[in-house]
Amino acid sequence: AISKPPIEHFFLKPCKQTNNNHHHPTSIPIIDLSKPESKHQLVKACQDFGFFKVINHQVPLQFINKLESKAIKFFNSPLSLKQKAGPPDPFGYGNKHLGQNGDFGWVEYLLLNLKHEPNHKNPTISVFEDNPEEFQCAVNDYVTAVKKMTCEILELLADELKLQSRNVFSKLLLDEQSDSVFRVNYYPPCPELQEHELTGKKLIGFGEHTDPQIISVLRSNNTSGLEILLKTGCWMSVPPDSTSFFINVGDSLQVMTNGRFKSVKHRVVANSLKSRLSMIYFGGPPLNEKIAPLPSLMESDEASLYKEFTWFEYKKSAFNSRLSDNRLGSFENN
Ligand code: GA4
Repeated sequence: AISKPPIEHFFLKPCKQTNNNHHHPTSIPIIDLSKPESKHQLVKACQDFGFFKVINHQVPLQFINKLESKAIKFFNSPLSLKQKAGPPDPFGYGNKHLGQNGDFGWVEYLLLNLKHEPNHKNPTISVFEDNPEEFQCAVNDYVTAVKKMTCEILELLADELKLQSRNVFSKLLLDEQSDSVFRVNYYPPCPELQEHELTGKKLIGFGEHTDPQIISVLRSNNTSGLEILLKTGCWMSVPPDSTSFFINVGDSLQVMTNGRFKSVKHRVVANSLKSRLSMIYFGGPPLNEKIAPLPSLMESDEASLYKEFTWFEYKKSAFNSRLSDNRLGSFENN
C-alpha cells in the first residue's frame, strides 16, 4: 500500500515564502511570436530570467482544449483506474510521489515518453483508455504543434546569438532520437489548506527544481500556482494565462550557452479551492548527444564552466538526484 504522509509534510518552510516586492515590481517578459523583431527580447529573457511568456503562438486552441478535456477526464476517474497506469517507472501515472528519491507534492501526474518506437502503442495510455488511439492522437497533435513553435523559438535564439547555423538547438529536438517527454500535472484542490492559508502557509504542489533538458514549454489552465525564483532570492508568482505558453531554459541549454542563459528554479504551490492542470513538453536531445558550451559562443579567453557530458550521463545523474539538488554542480569545472 502507498503510505499517506500527513498534510504538514507538504507545507513550505516559512523562510521560503513568496515575497513580491511591491515597490519594484518585476514582470515576466512577454514575447510576441508574430513579431520576429522580438528575438532580441527573447535572448534577454533567457539571460535575465531563463523564463518568459509567449503570445500569438499559432498552436491551435482546438488541440489544447481537446487534450485538456481528455486529461481532466482521466484525473477525475476512479483512483483504481488511474493506478492501472502506475506506478511511474519513470513513465506512467504518479500520485504525490515524485521521482525515485522520496520527493512528494500535492499533485497527480502522467509522464509520457515521446521517443517514438514505430508501431508500438504507448504502454501508459493503453492501460487506462478504452480508446487509446484517440488519447494518443490528442497528445500527438498537441505535441507536434508545440514542438514546431519551440523549434521556431530555438531558431530565433540561435539567430540572435549569431550562431553559424540557426538549427544548432532545434536540430536536437527534431532528431528522431530526441529524448523528449510530455507531462500532465493535476493539482487537486486541498480544502484542508484553507484554514492554514490564513496564517500564510503554503502547500507544496511540486517542489523547487530546475529542468534538466534543453527547454520546457508549459500551458496551464487559469489556476495560479507556478512560481519562479528571481535573482533577488524572492519567489515570484506567475499569473496564469491559459491562452499563452510559459517557457523555461533547461540545464542543458544553460551549459550549451556556457551560463549565458539561466535554467530557472521554479515550483508550484497548491490551491485550496481550484484545481490546476498543466501540460509540459520537455525538449531533450538524443541520449548520445554531447552537451558542452558551444565554442562559437565563447570569447577567445573564456573558460568552459562545464565538463562535457552526454545527455544520457546527465539524465542518469538527474534521475538519481532529489528535486531541489543542484544537478549541474558535479559537472562544473573547478
Ligand atoms: C523535472 C523535470 C521533468 O518533470 C522530469 C522530472 C523527473 C521525474 O519526474 O521523474 C525528476 C525531476 C524532473 C528532476 C530530478 C529527479 C527526476 C524527478 C526527480 C526527483 C521528467 C525530468 O526530466 O526531471
